[in-house]
Amino acid sequence: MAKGNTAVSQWVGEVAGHFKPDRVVWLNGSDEEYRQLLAEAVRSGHLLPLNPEKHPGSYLHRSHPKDVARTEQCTFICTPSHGDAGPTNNWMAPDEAYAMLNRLSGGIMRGRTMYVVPYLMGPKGSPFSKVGVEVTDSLYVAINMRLMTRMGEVALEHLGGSGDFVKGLHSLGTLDPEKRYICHFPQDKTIYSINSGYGGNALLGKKCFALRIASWQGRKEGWLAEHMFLMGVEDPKGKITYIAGALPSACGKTNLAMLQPPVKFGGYRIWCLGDDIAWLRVGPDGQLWAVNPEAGFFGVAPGTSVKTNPNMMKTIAQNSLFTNVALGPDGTVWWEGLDPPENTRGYVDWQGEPWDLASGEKRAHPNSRFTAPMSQCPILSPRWDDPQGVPISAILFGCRRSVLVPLVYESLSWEHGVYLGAALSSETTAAAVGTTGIVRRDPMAMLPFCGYNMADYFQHWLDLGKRLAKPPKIFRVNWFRVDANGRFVWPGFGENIRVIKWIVDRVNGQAPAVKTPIGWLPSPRELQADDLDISKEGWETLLGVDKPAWVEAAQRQAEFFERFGDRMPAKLLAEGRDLIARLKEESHPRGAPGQPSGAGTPSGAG
Ligand code: GTP
Ligand code: SPV
Ligand code: MN
Repeated sequence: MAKGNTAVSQWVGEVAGHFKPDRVVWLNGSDEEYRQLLAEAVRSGHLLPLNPEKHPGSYLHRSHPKDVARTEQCTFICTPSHGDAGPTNNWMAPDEAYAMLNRLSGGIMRGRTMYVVPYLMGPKGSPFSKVGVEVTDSLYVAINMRLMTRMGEVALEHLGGSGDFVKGLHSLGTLDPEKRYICHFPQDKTIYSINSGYGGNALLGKKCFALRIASWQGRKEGWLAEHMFLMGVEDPKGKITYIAGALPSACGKTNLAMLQPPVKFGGYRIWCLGDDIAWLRVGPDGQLWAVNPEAGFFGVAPGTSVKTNPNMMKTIAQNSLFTNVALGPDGTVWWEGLDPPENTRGYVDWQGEPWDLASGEKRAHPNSRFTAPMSQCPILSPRWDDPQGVPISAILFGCRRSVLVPLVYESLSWEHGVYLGAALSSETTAAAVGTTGIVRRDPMAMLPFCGYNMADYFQHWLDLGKRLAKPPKIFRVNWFRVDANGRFVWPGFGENIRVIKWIVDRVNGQAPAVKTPIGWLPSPRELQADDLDISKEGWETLLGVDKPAWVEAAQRQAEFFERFGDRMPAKLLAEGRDLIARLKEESHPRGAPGQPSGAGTPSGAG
């Protein structure tokens, strides 16, 4: 089959000559082939079958303990000029990177099978869609690619006789973290990843292609590749408003994309189209249109439960993979956030070690994950696979900030909205290796994923806005404000519908808002949240604007922009200055419905 495309077969031949696998197996994506891959993974110990009644068709995988999250320090953008990668990416010169990678990987697949995985990112027959081919010696990766992408024949059909595909070279190697590299060569449409088997490092269609390489392609071709969920919000009259939203890793995209409204908002329905990546284009009608290039979910397990995300619990009820979660004696999986078992005898933690609940230690890895096909989502939008995508009316930039940033506010314009995105900062999570809970700047939630200089990226956003007849409204959200005891003030999850409804009403021109120096805010009344147990102080925390703290945050933001030197768009620097001027305006009416929210370390300006 596949070998019909000479560009692909020639490249696969070259790679095999270098990696020297014992066998080369081309995957066609069929059900029968998938069954065989699973059986082989069980035989070789890569997957453990779970209880067939409680988790039909599902398996557990345990990673090497030093290979459980993305490793940003090992991730490189290899462009001829350092300036094209920019100050926020690790950079290596392409020649040097290829030489080093080739030296480390000669014969790396000896004794192993090399799987050739052709895959399509985006719906079949869509002008948005693009083809990748990943070679890998990991069965776990091959199986995940089957769940996460449109894999096999469909990709090669899309490619036809063309040589326009993204080349992905992946080997587990020895999993040595010291020799781990995830290198991107956008000008060659090539990704080279060795010594890791973890999701974002190894499923090359996801962050490596659909964000890092695609963002570069998008800039050249006039579109955007973003770290965004996609959802439709249906109101009681049946009107559906489509929203795309960027939040940093492990900050709530999946949960928002599958939101289950509480009874009080029973007239509203959420339709899920994607939970991690969106490709956005300006349509002939001047609207922004989006598709999700993926076909599966690779979601965070801890915190996922019937209470927080019932739709995901149904999605992963069968035919799913679980990575680095705990295991019960009856072959069921467990993670923090699920009800604790009555008796923990026979349970093992994510590394297979015995555990008892009383010790209080984490039993699933904090970045443990599940993989499931989108088709199993009970609220999947009928348009999730639409080759034309869906028209976007609102864009959210969300963050995880315990202080300063209100629950929700709307930008004053597209340009101010781009500033909101560029000024995003968030507390770090377990999705990447490193200390968690530290505030870091993460423009558009793309800091680890933008395949080129972020100053050029900001300019690309500004330019794209000029081509939009009716630009989507842009909002900031933050579900993560805490009180003096460190408890979340906002209930989050399903209750986020109150904020989403306000956003939809703003888009459709029906909701009041208060103008503040940072943007438009709702009052508690507009959020229809009287029935929530939130004190007066709680509301002040959620909707207050602490002007002095914001001034300081905006100044820090300007310092961040300075890192980009002359490449930084003047328009965004002006947005920052205007924000400070508005905050300092003596005569300005009090910012928000509540009092200033008080203490905290200002850092990211929004
Ligand atoms: P990636 O897959 O890493 O890109 O993450 P994501 O952005 O899809 O995040 P996800 O929805 O998986 O949520 C990450 C963590 O945040 C989980 O533990 C969730 O339970 C938690 N979370 C999500 N939404 C909310 C919310 O509204 N409030 C609170 N308090 N926690 C939330
Ligand atoms: C993230 O880290 O943003 C993820 C998981 O969605 S990964 O596939 O590792 O990128
Ligand atoms: Mn993500």
